[in-house]
This record gives sequence, C-alpha cells and structure tokens, in this order.
Amino acid sequence: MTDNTESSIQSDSHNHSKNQLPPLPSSAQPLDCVYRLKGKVVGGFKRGSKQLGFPTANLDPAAFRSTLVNVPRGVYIGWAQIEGGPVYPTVLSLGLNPHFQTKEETVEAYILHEFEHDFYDQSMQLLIFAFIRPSYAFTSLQELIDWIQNDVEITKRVTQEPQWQCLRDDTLFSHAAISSTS
Ligand code: ADP
Ligand code: RBF
Ligand code: MG
Repeated sequence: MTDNTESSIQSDSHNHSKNQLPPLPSSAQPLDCVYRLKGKVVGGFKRGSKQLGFPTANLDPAAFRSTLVNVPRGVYIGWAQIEGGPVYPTVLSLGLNPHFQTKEETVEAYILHEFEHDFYDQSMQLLIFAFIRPSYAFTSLQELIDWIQNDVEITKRVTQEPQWQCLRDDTLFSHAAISSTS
C-alpha cells in the first residue's frame, strides 16, 4: 500500500477573493471516463450537517488514494449506493476544502435522499460521471452554502437525463446488492 503519488495529485482548488470568483455554474461537463469507488463511510469533522446543512458521507481514504491520483479536485456529479441499497443521485466534493483550509483530502458525497438514520461504517459505492467546478475559499459561510445549493440544483437536473440514467444499472451497484444479501 505504499504509494508515492502525493506529488502528482492535481491541485485545482483556488483561493479567490469575492470579486475573483467566476460566475455560478449552470451546467456540468461529462467526464471522458467515469470513476468507480467503493469503501466504508468514515467520520469527519461533522461540519457538513451542522454548519452547512448538507451532510456528506465521507469515503474511507484507502478507497480513493490510488484511483483518483490524476483526477482534478473539485465538485462532481454521480450515483451513490449505501450497503447494497437503492442507487441515488449524489453531488460530491473531491480533495481539500479550501474554505476550511483542510490538510487532508476527502471524497464526500451529499446524497440526494432523505435517510432515516446515519450510516457510518456501512459500505458506499460511488460512480462519478460529470464535473461541475473546482472548490473555492469563499468570503462567507453563506456564500459556500449558496454555491453548494446551486451544485445540488445542477445535480438534480443532470441526473434526470437519460444518458446518465443507464449508469444506475452499472455492475458496481449490482455486485454490491448480491454480496450484501449473501
Ligand atoms: P462527517 O464529518 O462525519 O462526515 P457530516 O456532518 O458530513 O459528518 O454528516 C455525514 C453523515 O450523515 C454521513 O456519514 C451519514 O451517516 C449521514 N447522512 C444522513 N443523510 C445523509 C445524506 N443525504 N447524504 C450524506 N450523508 C448523510
Ligand atoms: N468545500 C470548500 O472548501 N469549497 C467548496 O467550494 C466546496 N464545495 C462543495 C460542494 C458540494 C456540493 C459539497 C457537498 C461540498 C463542498 N465542499 C466545499 C466541502 C465542504 O466544505 C465539506 O463537505 C464540509 O466542510 C464538511 O466536511
Ligand atoms: Mg461529511
């Protein structure tokens, strides 16, 4: 499990003062290659739900270190499955959180579904297929929240498109369902 990939990790996070921020995005760019990840849901700083109102299921770092080496960091759209259950739309943050000056990279999924309980320690499969934007440091928490809300709206729209619906049937998800019932 040694890897010397740290130096080649792409850093696409930017520090912008308010008037340097680009306009809010209104669309996403499809990826040439989709990314499939699976691992356990681990704990983080507990900021997602409490401070932002967007809980994010954090993926065990062991599950993405080697896969995402050359993937630009930022905000992405995908599909998520917990413990072999239904496949839901998700919006993800990959890499550092420049607004909070974090030092460790994370893969965090805000899943567009209302869950009754937390699901720490359960298995999560993620299939990532479109890029929305790099991550930024904002001038206020409210601005970060507004940008995340915009990402969520884009995600709701894009995941309705027929070209992405078929990825819900990806073998990543059917394998998980089989193993979770055996
Ligand atoms: P942490 O910093 O530990 O990741 P968060 O405040 O980001 O804490 O909350 C994430 C946790 O909330 C997830 O691990 C999961 O158990 C739970 N959760 C509940 N609903 C959702 C959802 N719709 N999307 C993501 N996580 C959710
Ligand atoms: N963190 C940032 O520092 N800058 C961002 O631009 C940013 N965008 C995000 C977009 C989405 C859709 C999500 C779900 C998270 C984003 N985050 C961003 C991560 C956020 O700071 C993190 O989820 C919380 O701090 C909880 O760990
Ligand atoms: Mg989280």
